[in-house]
Amino acid sequence: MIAVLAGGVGAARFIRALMLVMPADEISAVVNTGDDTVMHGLYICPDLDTVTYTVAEAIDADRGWGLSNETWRAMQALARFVPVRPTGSSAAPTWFNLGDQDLATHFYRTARLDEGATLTEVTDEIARAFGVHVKLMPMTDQRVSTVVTVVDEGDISFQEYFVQRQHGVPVSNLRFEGAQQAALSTAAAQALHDAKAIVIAPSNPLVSIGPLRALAGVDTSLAARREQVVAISPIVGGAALKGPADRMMLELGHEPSVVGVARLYAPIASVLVIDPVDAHLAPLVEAAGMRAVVVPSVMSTPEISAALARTTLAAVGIHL
Ligand code: FO1
Repeated sequence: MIAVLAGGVGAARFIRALMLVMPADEISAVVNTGDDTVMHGLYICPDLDTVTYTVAEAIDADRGWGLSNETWRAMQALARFVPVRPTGSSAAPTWFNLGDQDLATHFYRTARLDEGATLTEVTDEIARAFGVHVKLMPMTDQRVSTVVTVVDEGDISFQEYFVQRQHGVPVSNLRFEGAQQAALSTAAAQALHDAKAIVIAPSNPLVSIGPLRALAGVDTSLAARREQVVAISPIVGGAALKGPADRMMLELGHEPSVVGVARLYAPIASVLVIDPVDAHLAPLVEAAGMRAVVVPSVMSTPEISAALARTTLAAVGIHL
C-alpha cells in the first residue's frame, strides 16, 4: 500500500500517474478538507471531489474542477433571487459555481452527513458510486477550516479567497481553524501506518498539505518515518503548476522555489522530486536537508506521468 497526502488538481493527476504503474486498490489518498465549505446548506469538499472526479475520468479537464459535460441551469435559476435578497443576506451566492450534476454529489454527501454518517463513510460511498478503486479518505472527520488573512481586508474563508477573490489579493497569514482539536480520521491514520511509502503530492504546501500537517500528531509521525516519505515539488522553475502557491509562498515569507519547498518539507520527508529545469538548485535542496531526485514532473503525457510515479517510489526504495 502506498499513501498519498493530497490536495486537489496536482494530487489528482499524480494519483492517476500512480495508477499507470500499480493497482488502484493499493493506493490510499488522504485528502485535504481545509477547503471545505457550506453553500446553500450543502456540504462541499472541493479537493475530495476533484480527486474523485479525476480518478473516475469524469472531471472537466479544462477547468480542473467539477464534472465534464456539465450544465448550469440551477445556477442560472438562482440568479433570479439575487435582486430580492435583503442586504446582509448570504442566500443565493452565485460566485461559487455548482453544476447541475455536481449538485447531486453535494446533495448526497449532505443528506448522509445529516443521517449521522462520517465524512469518511460518505467519501467512500461517493468514490464507489463513481467506480473509483483508489481508497479515498478525508484527512479528518472533524471540521477544519482554512482561514486566509488578506492584507487590507482581514480574515476570509479559503473559498472566498480562492474563488470569490480569484486568489488575486495579497495574503498575510493562514490558519487552520479546528486543526489542533482535530485528529486524523481512523482510516487515514491506518492508511499512513500501513503504507510502505508516503508521497506528498505536488500540491500547495501551505494550503493543501498545511491543513493536514496542522492536525494533532501528524508532523511528529511523519518525522518518525521520514526515510519513507517523498515529496514532489509543486513549484517548477519558480512557478506553481496550478493555483497561487508561488505568490502565496512569497507573501508568507517562503522562497517560491524548490528550495523553499525543501525548507518546508525537510522535517517530514527525506526526498524532494524536482523537475530538470530546477536541477541547478539540487545542491541547495540538499543543503536544506532533503535528497533531490531530478525527473520531469510536469505530467503532460502518460509516459512522463508513469516515469514520475516510478521514480518517486524508487526514491524511497519501492521498485515496481
Ligand atoms: N473553482 C473556481 O475557480 N470557481 C468555482 O466556481 C468553483 C466551484 C467549485 C464547485 C465545487 C467544487 O468541488 C470545486 C469548485 N471549484 C471552483 C474549485 C475549488 O474551489 C478550488 O480549486 C479548490 O478549493 C482549490 O484546491
